[in-house]
Amino acid sequence: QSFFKPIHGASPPPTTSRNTKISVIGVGNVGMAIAQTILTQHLADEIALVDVNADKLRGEMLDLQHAAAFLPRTTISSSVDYSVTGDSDLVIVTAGARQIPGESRLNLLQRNLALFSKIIPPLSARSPDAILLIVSNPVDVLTYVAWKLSGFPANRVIGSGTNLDSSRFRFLIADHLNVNAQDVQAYIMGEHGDSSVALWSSISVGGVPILSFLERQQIAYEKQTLENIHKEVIQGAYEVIGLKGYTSWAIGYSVANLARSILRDQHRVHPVSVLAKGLYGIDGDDVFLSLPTQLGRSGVLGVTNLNLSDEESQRLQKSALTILEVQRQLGI
Ligand code: 6V0
Repeated sequence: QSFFKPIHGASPPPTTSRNTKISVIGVGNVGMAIAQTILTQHLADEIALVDVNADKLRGEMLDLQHAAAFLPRTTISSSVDYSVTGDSDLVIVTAGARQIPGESRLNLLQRNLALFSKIIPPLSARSPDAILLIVSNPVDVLTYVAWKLSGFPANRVIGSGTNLDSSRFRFLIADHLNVNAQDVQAYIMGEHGDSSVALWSSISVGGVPILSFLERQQIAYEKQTLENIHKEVIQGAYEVIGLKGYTSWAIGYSVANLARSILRDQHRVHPVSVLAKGLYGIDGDDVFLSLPTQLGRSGVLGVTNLNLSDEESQRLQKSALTILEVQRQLGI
């Protein structure tokens, strides 16, 4: 570069500078919300975008690049060819087929399975040390599929799982109690979907366990009220999709939050979809579902050992069976 003149006696720049690189596969509503949150939070030095729709892909890349004057310096590239993703530290997959009116969920899944068998092998071959973060739905089954197709160790294949559901849960509890959602510790575990499990027994606000607090204060609460909050969490996605056609902002922040914990080695606990075999009484076949997981630079560092009530434990095992049933129907 000739724009700047080197100072006298300066050493040449290092040849081995290591940039942080994130690839986002699928530049639809979700992929772009994730990419732009990652950009504004400066979580990567390089972002690579891939999609099958070449025009949309180039348009999105240019639109982001044109914001360079307002953003931390990040190199943004894009291609329909997976070579652009080479040597990524983190690969986020949001590509997915959309449901055709009248199409069954199983048929959609079969199409997404075919799509993943085209996407995952070139990705894992080009970034053999990367962490795979799956967002496409149904996220638990597709994370299992990505694990199988990549051949990666299980600590490096993670599904965004109920991280988003848990943030919806924390928002609703915070709203209910008029507190800050960041002070609410609350987890939704299990399937990212209808069989998810709300862990009421371990909710705390500012360190105060909420159920025993309510009991001590003799504040009457109906089990139904709690169930309704959980129902609202499950309905949340359907409601947003019904109103605006898709969800994007919350999943964008939620996935960027996971990217930060992983790439900055934060050792934070997130409810994400991981290989659950042998944990929380989930035995038998391999299944991915959300458990409170500690995340760091090598991906999954471990899973916390929460005390579940009997009912929560049973619901979690039922959630595992729901996912396994789908996997069996697919014959995978
Ligand atoms: P969208 O806007 O239809 O985007 C999907 C993108 O994938 C499109 O740009 C397609 O062109 C692209 N695509 C299709 N096939 C390929 C391929 N073979 N290679 C590369 N790109 C391809 O969908 P949207 O962005 O709204 O959603 C994406 C996925 O995220 C869906 O499966 C959603 O269900 C899922 N979500 C998951 C959430 C979670 O919490 N896990 C939350 C929200 C959405």
